[in-house]
Amino acid sequence: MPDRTSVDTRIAIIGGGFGGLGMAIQLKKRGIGDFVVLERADDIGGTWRDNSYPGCACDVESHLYSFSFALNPDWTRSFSRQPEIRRYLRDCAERFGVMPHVRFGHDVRAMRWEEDAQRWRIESSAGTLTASVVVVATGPLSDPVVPDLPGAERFRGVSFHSAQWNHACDLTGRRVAVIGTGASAVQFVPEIQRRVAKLDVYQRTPPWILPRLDRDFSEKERRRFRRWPLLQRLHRARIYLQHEALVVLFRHPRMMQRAQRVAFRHLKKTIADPALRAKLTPGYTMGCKRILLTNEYLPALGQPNVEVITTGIGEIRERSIVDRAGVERPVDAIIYATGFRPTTIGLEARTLSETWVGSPKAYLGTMAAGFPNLFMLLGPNTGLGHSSVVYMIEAQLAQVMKVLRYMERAGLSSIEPRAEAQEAFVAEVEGRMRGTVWTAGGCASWYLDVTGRNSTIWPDFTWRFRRRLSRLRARDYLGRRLTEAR
Ligand code: N01
Repeated sequence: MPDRTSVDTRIAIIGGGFGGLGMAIQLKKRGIGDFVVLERADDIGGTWRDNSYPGCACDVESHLYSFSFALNPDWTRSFSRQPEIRRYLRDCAERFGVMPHVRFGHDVRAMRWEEDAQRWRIESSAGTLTASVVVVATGPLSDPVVPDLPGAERFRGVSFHSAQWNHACDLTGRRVAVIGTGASAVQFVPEIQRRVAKLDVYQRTPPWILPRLDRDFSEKERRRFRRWPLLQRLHRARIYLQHEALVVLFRHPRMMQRAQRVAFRHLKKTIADPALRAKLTPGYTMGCKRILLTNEYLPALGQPNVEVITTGIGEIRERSIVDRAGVERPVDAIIYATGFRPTTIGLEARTLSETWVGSPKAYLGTMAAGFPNLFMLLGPNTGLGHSSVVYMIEAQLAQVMKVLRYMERAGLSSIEPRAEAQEAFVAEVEGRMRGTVWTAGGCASWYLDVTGRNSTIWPDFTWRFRRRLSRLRARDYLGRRLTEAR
């Protein structure tokens, strides 16, 4: 008979960002205290701890990009900056009593499901532990990617990734190259442009850019939100509905032309030079890649100390970059704004990545057939191009809590989705994806996996996802009792 008393903890949550902390708070609220949060770093905050580049901010309004069960009336502006979001997460963790459960310096390297004992064995940098249930909340974008560019190892200047900003390096008066023009670059380029002597921006694909309607909240407004929480709820609901309305455009690419016209006007207004404007004009449908919101990026590119290079990188030398047209430009520092590699944790015997063969699939984006008692927050097809992923996380938390309660009620030692239920869900998502801008937008993006499938985005209204996950369909799950598990 397996000895389940040897389980170190009932639930192990991996990652202390929005997902992991949200999970921990839900457990605390339901009176479950037998859990740990394994965090590889020495602080909580996830992406909002790691990304500290100048100008780092959320591109979704904070009143929506926050927990519905922990509204913050004190956001100082509509699109808060990283330090404020990081503080918010810490406040939440402290307020709900999560901090004593966090184990810092635990970098999870591998996990193995022990069928006999019906538990996970987790190998981390700080030792081994066992848990009945694992919640993977490592975030889809936590491992920075630096491309393998010819000669990069010979470079003698300073180089770093935007998610590992080197704050000790003073860029004032230096010649700086930025590689990549995605969501991170558009935020820090305007911040450093004013300080550096020369800024070379290496652009592979021009992003679609819309103006950001950002503003400060006055003390009076914040006081009102504090005094009448309903006002804040209404404000949040308004933002939510505005974002949801955009789904129609993503689902009908021809309708995107209206938004594209707004972007063209913004480009025309901010960039006077027609040659530069041509370089910055995207050749694919808006929304196919993440739409970027910024008022400062385009004006910064028009400054005399900035050059936008679209000829590609040929090689990196000791003190310079040579583009594919053979032009050599001296640089003192290279900043890689080249994005992230989707993370998968090694599961011994059969890894999730082996099962997925480059194309992740999961039931409700939350559990994978063949992997018992394993939940994933922001798993396959839960990403968004139009709204707040915190909303998606909360929908997933509701399903996880329902599954945990169901296990308890039915006396199950393990549970996993049935393969056919998973296939049906994946087929449903693919059906919803067909004809949307995410598949018919004519661009390459990190939304697409190696097989060309969009395994990243939820291609519909978010309330549909939430409604789907608010109910538990017991018939979709395969549960086992301890006695059956040998
Ligand atoms: O990364 P990205 P990011 N040579 O993948 C280019 C989230 N986020 O760190 O488009 C040359 O967007 C690449 O070019 P291309 C958000 O979900 C959220 O900026 O592939 N260039 C692209 O321009 C976002 O999507 C917030 O042709 C190369 C850039 O590098 C995600 O994080 C804020 C290259 C990568 O752009 C990642 O954003 C910031 C190469 N070999 C970020 N390889 C919020 O506010 C890549 N590129 C919520």
